[in-house]
Amino acid sequence: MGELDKFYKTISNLQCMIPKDHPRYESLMIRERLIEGYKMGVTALQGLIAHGRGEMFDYVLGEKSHDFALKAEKVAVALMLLSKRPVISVNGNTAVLVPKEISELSRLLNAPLEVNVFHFSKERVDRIRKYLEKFGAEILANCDAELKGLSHARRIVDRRGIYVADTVLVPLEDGDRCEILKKHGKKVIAIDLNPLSRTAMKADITIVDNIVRAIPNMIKFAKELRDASREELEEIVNDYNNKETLRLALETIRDNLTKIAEGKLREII
Ligand code: PTJ
Repeated sequence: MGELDKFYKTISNLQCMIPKDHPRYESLMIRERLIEGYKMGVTALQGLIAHGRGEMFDYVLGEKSHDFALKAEKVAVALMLLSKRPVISVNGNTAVLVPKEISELSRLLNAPLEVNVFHFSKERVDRIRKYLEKFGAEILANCDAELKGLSHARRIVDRRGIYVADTVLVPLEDGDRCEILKKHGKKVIAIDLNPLSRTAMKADITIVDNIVRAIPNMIKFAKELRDASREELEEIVNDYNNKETLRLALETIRDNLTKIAEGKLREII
């Protein structure tokens, strides 16, 4: 091995060692998890790019769960508890970012996890299923039904899951499936840090929050609400306006950018 090759090898080993006192430690560790997910064949390479877009929105949102996000998370839980057949859709990013948490939420809400990916191969779906099975939730991954009206691979669903679901939680969704799910008469709950995405605009409930915070928050609300009456749950859901959530998210970004421009960055992050 030449001197230069040795140097590169040392550098690439060092890159894996993120010191705990690094100011962006949490954020960098999340990236490492996605990279590990990619190496395991769970996360798509494109998932790393999608995460970068999410990070950018998280940054300008101040990397915290705002009141509008907490409200949407609570309403989402109430709606899932009211639903007859709620399902949680899981893709490659979700599987590695919150495997334990999404499995706990699935059990609390009695909503199975369904592996549903944009970058499809049956082998990949099976890998994600196997990976999630370790965390103890019911996983649907039969890929034995089709959502009419959609040409890409997210149309391939499980007959027992999204196909017959009345409410679907779709974290980190790509645009057009949300529309089709709605055309099929389903309620859609999106988790998307980008309030401008088509999914965010079309969903019934949009959680503008990082999935790594959103799911733990939803677990807390599920524990709080699981013994609530139908009337209480309906009141929570009926009081909700998704346009208002998106407006508040955009205003928060605007105000944060104004503060950043005025040199008050440390007040935000
Ligand atoms: O695993 P697959 O094959 O289903 O592929 C998954 C990706 C994410 C690659 C695919 O669905 C995709 O291309 O998605 P998009 O169209 O890039 O949309 C992903 C959305 O999720 C973007 O609007 C991001 O801002 C948002 N996002 C990314 N990371 C997070 C996030 N939202 C919440 N929490 C995050 N950590």
